[in-house]
Amino acid sequence: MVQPVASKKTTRLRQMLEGQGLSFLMEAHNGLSAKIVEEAGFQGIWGSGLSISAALGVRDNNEASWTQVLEVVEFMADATTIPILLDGDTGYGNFNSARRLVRKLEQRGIAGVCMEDKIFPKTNSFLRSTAQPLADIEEFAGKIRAAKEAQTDSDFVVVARVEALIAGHGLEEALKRGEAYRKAGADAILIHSKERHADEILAFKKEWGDRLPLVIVPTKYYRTPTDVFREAGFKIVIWANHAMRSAITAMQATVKQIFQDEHLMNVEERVAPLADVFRLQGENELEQAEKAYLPRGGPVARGIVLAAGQGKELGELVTDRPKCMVPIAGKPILGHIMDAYRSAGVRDLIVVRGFAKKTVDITGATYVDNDAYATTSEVASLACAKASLDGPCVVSYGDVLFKKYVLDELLDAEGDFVVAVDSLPADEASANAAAALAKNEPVRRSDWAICSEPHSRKALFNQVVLKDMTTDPTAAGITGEWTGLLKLSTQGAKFVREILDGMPASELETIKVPDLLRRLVRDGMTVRVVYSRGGWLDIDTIGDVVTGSTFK
Ligand code: SPV
Ligand code: MG
Repeated sequence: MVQPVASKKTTRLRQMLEGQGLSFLMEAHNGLSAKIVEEAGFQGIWGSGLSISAALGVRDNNEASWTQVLEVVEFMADATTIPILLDGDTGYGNFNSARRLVRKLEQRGIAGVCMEDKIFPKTNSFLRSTAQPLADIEEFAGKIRAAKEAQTDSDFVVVARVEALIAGHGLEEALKRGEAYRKAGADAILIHSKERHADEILAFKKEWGDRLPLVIVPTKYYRTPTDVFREAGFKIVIWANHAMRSAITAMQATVKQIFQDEHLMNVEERVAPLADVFRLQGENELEQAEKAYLPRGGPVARGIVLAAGQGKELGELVTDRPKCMVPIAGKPILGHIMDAYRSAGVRDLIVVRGFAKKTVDITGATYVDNDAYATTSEVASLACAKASLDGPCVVSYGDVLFKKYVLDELLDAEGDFVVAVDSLPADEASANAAAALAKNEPVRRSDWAICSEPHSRKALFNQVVLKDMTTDPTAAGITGEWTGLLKLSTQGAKFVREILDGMPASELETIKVPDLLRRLVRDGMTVRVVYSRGGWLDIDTIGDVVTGSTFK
């Protein structure tokens, strides 16, 4: 009968010891290697003292403190779902240290601990082995008893490791110790050997019988076929240090190659792709979690600021810098725009610059250049930022100040294309503009929006959509002025990118964003409108620069 997979890590480790057949624990020494071990299919991990200390750059002599080991093994447990048996050396002291260790390991989700009958501080068993003193049997048995009595989860596993063979005390002493530790309550015995063949541990198994499950570490007798262990009835084989050793080999080769070459071309193909690194880190889970937990259903939009133009209308203010760098209240217009974006949570900002581009260098934005700014228009600038149209984004101008609430409204609105329209000037300003026009006076250029509903209570409940755009203030049906803010969803951005890709150069170079909006409407796209009242300022004249300093 196939045993059901237990949910607790402790129970699963116990099942490996007590169930049928031979199981394997593979060494890991940090969260990453633990994850790799699990991905390979292993059902359990050996938290090797040798490997953890080596990875920390110290010796296997308890140079890393036990709480430092605890930290490492906690990362390993967090990174994986399979049980970990920690190599707890000697228990890091006497019975008292050992029982405290057990409690801490339980708290951190470690399934079991293995303790060896040596003296703290220990030395690795393969070094100066016969010179290493063994613990007094009674003392070590008391330590095992204390550890067992400290556990609160009855499935937590305590393995007693017998070092008598390694230390050269012979089979009889090993059996005597194993029996004492069994009586003290150990769940299994790890019988260790440094011989190059398996005779010693096979002899132990023969004498020991099935008194308790036996665990082995065939690092030195690696030539023995695994079936020999299986047939002899061992329960767990530990592959004790091969993740760490393979990492050393790989790192040495790569690092040496890079040192010699002073470039990366010879190593790129033989190192793990970054995609593997991200997968092992569980990046995918975070992406999903962001969708579930972050506001506005996912990562916030990025901002694309079209700021390539000189803004000649500002005269001397823009002889050697573009309009977006003209200071208002001591800060460039672009700085105000970036602040507004940031306060609404939009941190990824792309600024398209053109005229006097070297002067456009505020930190905190990524810059792309429209070097043909003098002969092209807004949509050509947007096309320069085309690579950034690969997710939700807000497109705006480098000479339009806006308040956080206008942006918040826009970001909260659903839809592939959403524009912010100011309803305030609809009557007054368009009437003024019309009157000025009638008297042949100059009129500031505005982009008037003709929407499905005027700004009213009804508009709060019905979705308002854009029907047309016009620069003619006398046109029928104007319901507001477009603020220059356009939000695109991921789909919307993709659609715009496709339009830009398919647009003949002559058109791309001349059209403005409102023309693009008209094209979207004409193509049957729903361009949603969110109304605001004020909250933005288009800097078109020196007067606006002055007004801007009081724009709060
Ligand atoms: C370890 O992996 O740290 C062990 C096994 O204790 S051994 O190195 O073989 O002693
Ligand atoms: Mg060890």
